[in-house]
Amino acid sequence: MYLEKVNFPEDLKKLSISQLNILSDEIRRLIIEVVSKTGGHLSSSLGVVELTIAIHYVFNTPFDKIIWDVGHQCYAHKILTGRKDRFHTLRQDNGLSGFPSRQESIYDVFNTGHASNSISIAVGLSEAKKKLKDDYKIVVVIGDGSLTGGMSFEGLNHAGHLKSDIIVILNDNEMSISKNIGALSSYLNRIMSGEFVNKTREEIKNILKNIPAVGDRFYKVAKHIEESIKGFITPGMLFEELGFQYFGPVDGHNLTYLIDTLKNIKKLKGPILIHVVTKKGKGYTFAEDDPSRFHGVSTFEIETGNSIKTGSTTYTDIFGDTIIEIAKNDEKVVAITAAMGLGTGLDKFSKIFPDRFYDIGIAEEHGVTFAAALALGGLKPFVAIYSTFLQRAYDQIMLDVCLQNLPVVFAVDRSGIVGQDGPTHHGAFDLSYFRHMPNMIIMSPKDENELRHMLYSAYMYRKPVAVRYPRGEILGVALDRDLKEIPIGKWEILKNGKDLAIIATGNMVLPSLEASHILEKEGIEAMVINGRFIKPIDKAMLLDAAFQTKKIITVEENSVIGGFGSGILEILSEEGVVVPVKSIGIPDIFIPHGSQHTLRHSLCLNKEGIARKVLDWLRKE
Ligand SMILES: Cc1ncc(C[n+]2csc(CCOP(=O)(O)OP(=O)(O)O)c2C)c(N)n1
Repeated sequence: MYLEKVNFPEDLKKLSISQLNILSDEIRRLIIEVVSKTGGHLSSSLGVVELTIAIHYVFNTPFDKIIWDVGHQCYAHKILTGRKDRFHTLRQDNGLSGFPSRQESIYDVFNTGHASNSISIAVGLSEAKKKLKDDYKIVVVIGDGSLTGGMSFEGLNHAGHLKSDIIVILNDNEMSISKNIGALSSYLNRIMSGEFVNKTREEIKNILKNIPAVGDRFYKVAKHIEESIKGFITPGMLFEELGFQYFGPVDGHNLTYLIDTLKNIKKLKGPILIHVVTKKGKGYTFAEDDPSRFHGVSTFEIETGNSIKTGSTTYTDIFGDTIIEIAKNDEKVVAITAAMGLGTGLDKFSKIFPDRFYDIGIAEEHGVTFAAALALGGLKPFVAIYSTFLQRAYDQIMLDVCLQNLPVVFAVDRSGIVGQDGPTHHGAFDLSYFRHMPNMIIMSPKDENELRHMLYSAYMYRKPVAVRYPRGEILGVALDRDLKEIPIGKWEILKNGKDLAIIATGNMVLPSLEASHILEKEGIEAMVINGRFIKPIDKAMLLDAAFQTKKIITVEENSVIGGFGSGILEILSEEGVVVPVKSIGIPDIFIPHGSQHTLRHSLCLNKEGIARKVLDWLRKE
């Protein structure tokens, strides 16, 4: 057992290559064992065990800086940097974060979680290092999926210009969460099939040689053909053109090669790209065979690979089924995902309508503008992107969709508290970033039946529309047979009451209704309103409620700043209606990781919490 003796990177340096190989197996076993109990990003982390060992073996961390793109592959890094004994707390309440965290360790250089920013981080650090005459090395590990994000190219472009002293390790496993897509991915494939490429080059040269030369013009054409095929057949050409020295492809599971390559490269200066080839899920057969399923897993049984939690129906499933229902009757309906076909529930759609499904890679900004133009050309796009990742495309939603008033439907999954993935993944801000966009209609359903009608309504409105819904299980209410259009901006009274009005939106409607029953026991009669439109607000119903009850409570699973409650305050103030208003929602902090249950409990976003907050407020009032 070498892992027993290894706590920090310097412990690695005492081991031989064969001992490091045994250590890799031990680390893999620990990762599998822990993730089987905690859930987490298994296949990405298993794929980079040797690479992580090699980096920590060759570089002098934490003096030298490693930046993990997305950061979901950092489990071996955590184990090797003083966190082995706490590794079993991964993603648990108050336990280790599933992503790099500066608050957690000095070995974690940057809190990552959203893809494709690692090269920009490295370029900035290298500039600071130069200006301040520091002497550390900067190493980036970025997957081929994350390289498809536009920011990666912005970083590469700038690094080439500044001649930044950075080492970018491209971890190429041919996978994003699902199979990686796009022209770049095909390019990397061509590099990897080097033998085929060399043979092709030779064959083309022979053909060119054997064609009789008929003057200067032909020579120029032949030369042009040779030049244009060069881009395909010189490994790393693309990166070299951007100013990087390219090395590779290197076998990412061979510690001898990895360590030798990194040792040699460490002596060089300037922008360097090492192309490392790994297998996603390496070392655990079930993950190797189905890396997508094991990309982000919940608890599972190690011997069989079976999930322990039986799959219950989620809001994501309801979205996936409803868009198919709508698309069956209208061939203009198309769907867009940014590398999240499985996660957004569009996988079924992609099989039924392969020609109407677009996986645009980790490229949310492109995806939104692409959708705007699809709508401009007469199609009816649904863009399914998680709330947190859609933050990337704020400007595109504002100018390319809303300014042009184009009918794009945003299916905003994972809004609110998402749980174990923590602050980079909570969907805490979408209501705030959508609300001030002119032309935008925003809805959030109280249950799955309403979600179906909202998706249909959004499709019918022919306007920019966002439908936000939470991560997790549905409530289990009956589903209406036919989809119906909800009148724009119409709220719904769920319960009458004279003492105060609780206006809740989305997944906070049911807990608010339940909270009203708790309040009843205290002799308080609360009116409960389903504030299903966040924009436009049902002004008539709001003013009526304010007039009748003289006290308003708003409840939402979004930042209270700029959210649903803020919208209500704006209307009341504009109308000159002065009643006390209390907004319950996500406070002005980054919410840590933890189970949805614990986090909601601590934020008072459950029935008991809402009732308690109301009572406290009434007492003060
Ligand atoms: C901006 C953004 N969009 C989407 C995601 C969701 N996501 C997490 S990992 C991942 C795939 C990453 O693929 P790659 O970089 O190749 O790493 P691998 O898991 O294959 O090692 C995606 C799409 C994200 N983290 N950030």
